[in-house]
Amino acid sequence: PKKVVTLGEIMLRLSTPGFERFVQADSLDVTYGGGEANVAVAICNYGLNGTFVTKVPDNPLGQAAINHIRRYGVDTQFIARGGKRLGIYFLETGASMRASQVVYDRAGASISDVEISEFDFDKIFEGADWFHTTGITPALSDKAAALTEAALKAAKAKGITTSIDLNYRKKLWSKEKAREVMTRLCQYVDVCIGNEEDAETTLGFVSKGTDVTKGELNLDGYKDVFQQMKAKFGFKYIASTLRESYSASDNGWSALVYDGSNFYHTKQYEVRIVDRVGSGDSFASGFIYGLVSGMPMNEAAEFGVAASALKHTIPGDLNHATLNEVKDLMKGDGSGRVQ
Ligand code: KDG
Repeated sequence: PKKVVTLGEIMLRLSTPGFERFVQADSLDVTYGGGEANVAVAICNYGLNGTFVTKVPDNPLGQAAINHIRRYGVDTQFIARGGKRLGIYFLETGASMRASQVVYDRAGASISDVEISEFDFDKIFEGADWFHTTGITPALSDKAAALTEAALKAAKAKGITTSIDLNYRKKLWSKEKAREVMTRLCQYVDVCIGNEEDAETTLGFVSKGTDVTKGELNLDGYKDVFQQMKAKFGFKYIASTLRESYSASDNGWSALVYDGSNFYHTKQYEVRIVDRVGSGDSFASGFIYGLVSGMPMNEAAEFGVAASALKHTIPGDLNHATLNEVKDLMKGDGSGRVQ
């Protein structure tokens, strides 16, 4: 099978049960997540080799995180151990007019205190077809940013396709720092994934007449930004998920992709949200799965958006949708009605 390597942080995720608020919860549900770990798991679910690279503390919490993704078949052999701690994030899931809330407790996590020499990229990329990371990893620390750059360079030197999900996280770094670092990293990237807000914040591309805070679809604005991104970085493909936010419980969900000549807007799904954390990662993993398996861009985008529509219905960060479920959903009209 094709081999997809991802690099990033895996965190312990502690979420309030059901829709409870932080202040009322007497217990928290345990799972694990992190943008790039989420992608590695989904890749394995579709039958490919997903290899996840990170650093976790040499203690039972680090081991538990490794065990968790191993059970879905992720190759964890290159994970470094050491450093102080596993990062944690707390989640309170919103509903209707109440938005979700995330609280990070991840400063000083092992992956932020990492040396490039802890990884042997020759071995990691042996037989690899694809390397994926996100804008979260370089936001963790200067050392993590240096590691991300080294990994992208090593992948490119070996002729491996590289992708990045811009994933701007305002709680982790400033716009200015993000722009400086992401502009540097994007030189090594073939496939750039994000949303318009990401492109604006992390790369400084401003689209005409769009208010990204309104969550309204503005395809012309996106197209304009994609063309600017293509001109500056020469990406092979640019993709963005598009969210029409009706409430914290309901979204219209689709994607726009571009190969430098053609734009393609996928089918729009009407999703009733159970847990939208990781939906961007599900799109990224579905799009990567499609492209690495030889699907044309438009079909890969439809696969990605169907996969991520299904993710919205599944609690936790990870997408446990199967290949057949995604393919079946792709045949429907996007309404989510049982056919
Ligand atoms: O994309 C999903 C991520 O936001 C989630 O897994 C947590 O990695 C995370 C982050 O840094 O926000």
